[in-house]
Amino acid sequence: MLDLTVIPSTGATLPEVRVNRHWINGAFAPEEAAGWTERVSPSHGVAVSRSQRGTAEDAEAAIAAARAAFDDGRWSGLSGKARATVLLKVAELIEANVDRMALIETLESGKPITQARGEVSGAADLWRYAASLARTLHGDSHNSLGQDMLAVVLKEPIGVVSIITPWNFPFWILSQKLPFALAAGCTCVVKPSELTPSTTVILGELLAEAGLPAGVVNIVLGYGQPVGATLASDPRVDMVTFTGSTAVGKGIAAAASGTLKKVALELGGKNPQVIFPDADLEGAADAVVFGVYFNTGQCCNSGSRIILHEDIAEAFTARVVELSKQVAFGDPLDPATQVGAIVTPEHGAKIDAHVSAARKAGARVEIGGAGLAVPGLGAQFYQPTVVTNVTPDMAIAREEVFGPVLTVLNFRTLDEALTLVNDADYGLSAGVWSENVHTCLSFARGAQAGTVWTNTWMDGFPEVTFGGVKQSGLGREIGRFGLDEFMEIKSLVMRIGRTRA
Ligand code: TXE
Repeated sequence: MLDLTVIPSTGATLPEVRVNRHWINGAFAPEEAAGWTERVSPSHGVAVSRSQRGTAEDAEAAIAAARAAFDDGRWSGLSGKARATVLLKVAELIEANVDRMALIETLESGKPITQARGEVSGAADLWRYAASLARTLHGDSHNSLGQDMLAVVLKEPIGVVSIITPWNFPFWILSQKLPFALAAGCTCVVKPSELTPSTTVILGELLAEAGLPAGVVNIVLGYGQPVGATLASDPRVDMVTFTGSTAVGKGIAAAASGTLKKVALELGGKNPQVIFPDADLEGAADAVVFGVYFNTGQCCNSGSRIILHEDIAEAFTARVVELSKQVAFGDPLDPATQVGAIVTPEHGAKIDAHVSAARKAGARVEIGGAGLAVPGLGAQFYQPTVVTNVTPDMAIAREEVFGPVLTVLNFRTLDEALTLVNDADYGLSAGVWSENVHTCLSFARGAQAGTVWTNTWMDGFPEVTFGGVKQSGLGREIGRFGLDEFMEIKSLVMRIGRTRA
């Protein structure tokens, strides 16, 4: 008998199957399409959306629309105030549509409804913040070049941006990119994941309602091949920004290199949290449990690798196992659910293969370690899992599992902890728990990561820039530096006064 908290089916009535069409040049594509994809809910096992399956020609039409919209200045030529007005209106409309967007996002992705609501309403704030940046774009000036010279460094929108997004936070990740590109004055072509396209298409409707000129944002649905690949390689595109797997990210960088377009990549992570004996251990245990099971562990920032001081390792692990039993998993439509379904059966098999390989290599599974059918729902669930007796060379300690699976390692000294932290291909985020400020700051300076959390985990703000080092990515998102990614720098050097006597 499993000692876990399982939420059975709520038996909720599901909405009608949603139909998604490409949105190009301010209009939805005609019904006829070369093909369609159907999304079956990973939790409820029934079709929840049908979407047009784009061709290379569809992607090219969207790129042509974005190119024309950029080149005639219908968006980049507006004042920051005018652009901000549209972005603020979009934020308002997102807030007014939280319920329907969260519902379809939950049904397509399997994530808990409360997390989907938080994602959509949080994303509205990214649009608001980007609006504030649209009014404060500025470059630099040099007035120390001599009395007759003046130089001004301008920031200009980079041009047409391709945006390719994944399925784990479809609307949040889109909103980490799109409003910032728009604030900068760029035009865009968006390709959402084939698994979770609906909230992106709903956004298309909201953009039109907010008064965004036609062609400024275009949405093409379908797979990486051919749609994503076309968006990454077409010479009319100036930049491609992508969130997804490291393997596909490398392919995108290669495809973009043909025309040397700018590339921004937000890729995987194997994020460590280091816990010292003097930390608030109860707070740390809560944060560890939240950090590994949030979004069913399908999260680039998942705190999937905890590194415990050996004096507290046993007791802390026991506490985390205890808390893991209390995590409510099951029907994502129940507001009490904390861990939902796994996005596809193939992904569930990949998670299980990771845990099986660890077992074979000598690791111990303290809790979980298998799928579980939830009463009244399908079998696409994976139990909250804690794996100990792990060595740093095991695949489970090095590779991104992308599921509700926690790996535990031990350390004795700060140096040893930092060696374990940095012995990784990834460098997205890292965390430290200690009451000693010197320990925390030394850790923060030594950790190879884009973000270091101290006595907290996964706190994020629109103002605070996010991104990874090493194979976790290239470039930054959100915050002022995130906006800079969508701008080119132009230096204007002027001789002033008479050039001849
Ligand atoms: O991602 P893909 P998948 C990691 C995580 C997960 C693994 C695989 O470890 O288990 O990646 O997930 C589009 N050219 N992350 O297979 O394939 C695709 O259609 C252009 C981490 O779902 O990278 C989708 O829109 N585009 C991550 C997007 O890329 C292509 C989030 C992501 O899909 C393409 C998700 C191509 N050749 C997965 N092939 C994070 N950083 O949060 C696919 N795509």
